[in-house]
Amino acid sequence: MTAKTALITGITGQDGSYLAELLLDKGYVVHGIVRRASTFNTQRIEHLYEDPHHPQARLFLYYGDLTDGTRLAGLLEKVQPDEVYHLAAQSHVRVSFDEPEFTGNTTGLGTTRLLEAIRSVGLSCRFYQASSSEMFGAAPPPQCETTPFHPRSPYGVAKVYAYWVTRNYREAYGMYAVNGILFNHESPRRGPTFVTRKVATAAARVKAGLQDVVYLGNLDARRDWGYAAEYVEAMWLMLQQDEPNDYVVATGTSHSVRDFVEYCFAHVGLDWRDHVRFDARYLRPSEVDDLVGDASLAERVLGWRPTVRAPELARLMVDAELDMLRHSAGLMDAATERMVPAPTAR
Ligand code: NAP
Ligand code: G4F
Repeated sequence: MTAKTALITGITGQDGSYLAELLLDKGYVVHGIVRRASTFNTQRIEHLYEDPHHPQARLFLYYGDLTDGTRLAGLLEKVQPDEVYHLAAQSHVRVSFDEPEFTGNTTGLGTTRLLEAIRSVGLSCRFYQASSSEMFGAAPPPQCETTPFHPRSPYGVAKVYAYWVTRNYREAYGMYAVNGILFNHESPRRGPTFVTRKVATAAARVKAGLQDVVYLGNLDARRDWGYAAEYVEAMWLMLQQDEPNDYVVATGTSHSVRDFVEYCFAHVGLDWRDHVRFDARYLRPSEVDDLVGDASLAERVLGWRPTVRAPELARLMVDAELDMLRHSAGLMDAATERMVPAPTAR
């Protein structure tokens, strides 16, 4: 049997890196779209990289951008994927208030560009849209597939647009196109400005004596935090069903930002109150207060169940930060030992 081919947008992001690992493990040939930057942005997939000249290579990377529909169509034509996982987006909620137009163009319209590129090339591939619990916004918890959307940020609004255009291509053109409505999911590969990673990093650095305080915004917001490495499995399962459908993916438990801060600092034996300060710049003009997902449909149909909850997630993220600090300290020591003593001044 020939291996399946997948195309991942956003392969350099948190989820893209875990999904690429999962698909390579399953024997897929994986093609990823990387946006051009003046510095390397492929750190999260460096361990997966293979020389594309190698006859057994199964991971291939291409430059491309969500704002360039012609390029997306050209890549689809070349790659001829069986499955497209559309993960790329301007994914930061606070930033979306500063850059609402850019967020609409990438996070919203980017999905239309990709769907239209698939249609114009005439592919019959399956399509996954990275939808978000941020679409529920002000809707009271628990939220499930039938909960009405009430987004509270330009990011949430853009994701609602992308959700509906995905459903529209399913209804209008019979495409196998699905929305995975994922609640917050985190990992040591989380972007450093999202709250869980920011706090895990701070707890480890305070413990190591490298900083004393961290500035945060709203500690009262509640989130349903799961582990990203488990959530990418649900994405894959959604594209393996007989019929396309949309699914909520969540743990069903909620914790406040304050709780998460406490879990992280307690893990290194510190009282968070001694190290957390408030800074209004991290507040949002309109906030999402409480997200708790009901993922019973995913459990029933896909057989998907999460195992990691927020307290364990906090511990594993802080441990990863401590490991990174030890690793860099080890490298520094090794470099110092190798240094040739400077010649004595005459
Ligand atoms: P992430 O770490 O921010 O990754 C986003 C990816 O999109 C990165 O690879 C980024 O490239 C790429 N990208 C951004 N703008 C682009 C553009 N104009 N053209 C091409 N690529 C672009 O996000 P994530 O946490 O992995 O999330 C993956 C997807 O799921 C996103 O769509 C996000 O909105 C959605 N989602 C995330 C969560 C969550 O809790 N993590 C929950 C629900 C939905 P660079 O690496 O160069 O920045
Ligand atoms: O970590 P956050 O920035 O994640 P947020 O806004 O929930 O968005 C994430 O999850 C969504 C799914 O619901 C994704 F669609 C989206 O792409 C992204 O991955 O903030 C979480 C909470 C917020 O209530 C925020 O106000 O933490 C609060 N917070 C408090 N202090 C902070 C900070 N958030 C950040 N980023 N930085 C702070 O200093």
